[in-house]
Amino acid sequence: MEKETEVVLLGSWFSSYCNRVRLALEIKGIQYEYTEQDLTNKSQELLNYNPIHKKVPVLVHKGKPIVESIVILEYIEDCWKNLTKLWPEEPYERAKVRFWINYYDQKIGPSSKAVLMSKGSEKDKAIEESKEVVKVLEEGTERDFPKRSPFLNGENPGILDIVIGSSACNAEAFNEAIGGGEDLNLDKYPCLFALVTALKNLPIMKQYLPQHHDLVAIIRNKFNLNQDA
Ligand SMILES: N[C@@H](CCC(=O)N[C@@H](CS)C(=O)NCC(=O)O)C(=O)O
Repeated sequence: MEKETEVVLLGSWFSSYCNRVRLALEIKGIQYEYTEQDLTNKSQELLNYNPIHKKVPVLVHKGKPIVESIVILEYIEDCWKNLTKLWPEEPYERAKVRFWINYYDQKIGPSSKAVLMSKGSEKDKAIEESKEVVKVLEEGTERDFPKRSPFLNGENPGILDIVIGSSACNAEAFNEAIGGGEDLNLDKYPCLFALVTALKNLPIMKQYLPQHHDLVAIIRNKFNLNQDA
């Protein structure tokens, strides 16, 4: 075990980017100190450690900062190779995992943001587009990781499950915040639904998963949504 102060995570409770890192540290059993950041009034520490993007998460290992969640997740795997493996070692498997992580960050994130930022018919269009990118994720991961259940990695979560799940676990809060009815309900996507259900049942996830009502409130507040939006 590392000494407590050797690993510090600067994060924000509602950030799925931070929760991916937190989950990876927890699953590997790496001790770390967590410092919650106020993103409306950024600390000098955050600005010093991440002067380019000024965002969380930041992992500080022995005083050295590592930024960008996926870079951090690879760093954690490289540094603590002997602890629970989260990334596949076989190059083709690893390439497929990287592809879907990339797809998640490039397509799902922006399409969800488009739903949050639009209104009226634009919002309906954004919801349809969002459903389409989630469908591609569902079908593509099922094809690339066949018969792996409940996680895409099998019985235990791997890095792709962590990346998808940290954010997809918030789907119900997202739906409620946008007043989206059942349009974006995850139960329409059996593979994703199984992954999210299994992840939510992990004791560590229960500890860190943001509370539903808190999440709904912060999403509405951040994107100026009201119930009829
Ligand atoms: N690509 C980054 C995204 C991180 C990110 O967007 N963090 C948000 C919190 S969810 C943040 O720090 N926002 C502060 C800001 O934009 O000023 C990653 O993967 O780490």
